[in-house]
Amino acid sequence: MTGIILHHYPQSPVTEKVRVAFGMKNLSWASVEVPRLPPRPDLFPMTGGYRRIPVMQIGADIYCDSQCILRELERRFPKPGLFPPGGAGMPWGVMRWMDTDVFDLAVHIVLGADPAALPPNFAKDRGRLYLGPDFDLNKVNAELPHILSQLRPQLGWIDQRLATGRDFILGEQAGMPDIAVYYIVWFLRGRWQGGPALLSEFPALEAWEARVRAIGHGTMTEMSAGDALDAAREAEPDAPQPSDPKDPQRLTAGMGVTVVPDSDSGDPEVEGTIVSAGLETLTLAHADPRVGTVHIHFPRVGYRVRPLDEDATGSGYLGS
Ligand SMILES: N[C@@H](CCC(=O)N[C@@H](CS)C(=O)NCC(=O)O)C(=O)O
Repeated sequence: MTGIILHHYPQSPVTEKVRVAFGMKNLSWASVEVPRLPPRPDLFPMTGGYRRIPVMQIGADIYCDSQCILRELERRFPKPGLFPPGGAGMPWGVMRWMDTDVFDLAVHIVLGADPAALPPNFAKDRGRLYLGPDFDLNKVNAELPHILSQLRPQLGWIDQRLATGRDFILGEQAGMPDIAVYYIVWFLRGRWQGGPALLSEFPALEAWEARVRAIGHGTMTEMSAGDALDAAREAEPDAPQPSDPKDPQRLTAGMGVTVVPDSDSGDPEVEGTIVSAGLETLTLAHADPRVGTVHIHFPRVGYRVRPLDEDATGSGYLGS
């Protein structure tokens, strides 16, 4: 019994990263399906209002963002590892490349290919989230030839890597870079009419895609949102990881802060009290009547943390 609960919806491409990681590690997990559009009244008591999907819950510990989720899966379930021998570190860089430039291009294509076909509420929500406050899907549509000129060579780099005869990106064993790239391919193939034709330009990539798909998603059972809330309320959060004494923002336990994705996406800020501020992960305590106190974990990379008391921070590195 792993105690893993995943809050997600089937069409979510970023969640596909986590589902494939469950497959690689052969894990059992409980699936709570959330509405595709907010509000998510059964999830927000646990996440403090963080709205993105996926969210992983283990008891009263809530892991926001696929980066944070994958790191925690590797920590709790280290075998088989997502970093085959000699493969440490750099795969996070591949993930970052995919999650920023490449995902951005893929989202422009999926949203911009046929704006009139998107349900208006969905277009309004995701347009603001991914394309900014002044988004115009018809302009994105007109830009598609340029956008494809940016995406094709980058897919080509992966194809060239795989054409060297390896089964997976690092070699014979699947790992983190495969997860990082696969969800983009899954998204393009499943959500854009032109996806299959584009991908057919890259035979080594397509052969690899079939190998990753065959890994599967581990063993899933369904769970209700109410049972997940009960599981949070009945559990105590895990002992926190140590804080980083060299934290550049001088974040320390007990400080009140807000956290938000570091982009112009209109995401709501999450407020809480720092439990630990590590190099890679920030953990906040958050209380809600439906769940009691939970610990919410965020990655540091890609997120902006603001102390509620602006005078409480500074940078030791900058000598202030
Ligand atoms: N950096 C986040 C990005 C998550 C993200 O943007 N997920 C999409 C779904 S694939 C999302 O939350 N879309 C808006 C929504 O579902 O409310 C992560 O890696 O988890």
